[in-house]
Amino acid sequence: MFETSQFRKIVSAIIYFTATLTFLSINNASADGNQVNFALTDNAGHWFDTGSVVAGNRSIAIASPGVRINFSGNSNTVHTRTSLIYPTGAAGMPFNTDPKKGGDSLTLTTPGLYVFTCSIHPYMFGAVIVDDPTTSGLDLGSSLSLVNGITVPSSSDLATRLLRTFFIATNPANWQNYASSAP
Ligand SMILES: [Cu+2]
Repeated sequence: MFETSQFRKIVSAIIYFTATLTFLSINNASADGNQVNFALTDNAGHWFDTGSVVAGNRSIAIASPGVRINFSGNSNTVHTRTSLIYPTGAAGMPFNTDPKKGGDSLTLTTPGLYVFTCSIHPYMFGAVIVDDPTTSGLDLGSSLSLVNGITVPSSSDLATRLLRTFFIATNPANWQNYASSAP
C-alpha cells in the first residue's frame, strides 16, 4: 500500500501530467511528419522509447489522426507489441504481434488514448494520444476498451488507476537494479 503522502504525490503528478498534456494539445504540439517511432529497449522505464520527452515522459506521444506508429527492436530479447488500451471501436484494434525483435507498423486513425504493452513483459508501456486538432482539449476517447475485453468510461476510476500505473512504470527513477552491489 502507498502511504498517504506518496499517494498525494502520485495524484499531484497525474494532475500535473494531465494539465501539461492539455497545454501541449492546445498548442498543437504533435509528432513531426505524423509518425511516432518507439524503440523497444532493455532500459528500465524507457521500455517503449520515443527518444523525445513529452510531459516529462519518453513513452508518450501526441499525434493527429492518421499517424504512423513504428515499433523497432533495440533489445536483447523478443517482445510483442500488444494493444492494452484503445478507444472503443477504434479502427485496426485490437493489435498484436508475435514475439520478435523486428519492426512493425500500424496506422491510428480514431482519436483517443492507445496504450501498448508487451505480453511477455507486462510492465512495458508506450502510449499514443491521437488528438483531433479540430476539437478542443485532448481526445482520450469517451470510452476505452481493455485487452481483456471490458469497456470502461475514460473518466472511470479504473482508467485513472491504469494511467497512474503507466506513469509509475515509465519513470526510470522507480526501477532499481538488484543485481548491482549498490541497488
Ligand atoms: Cu517484452
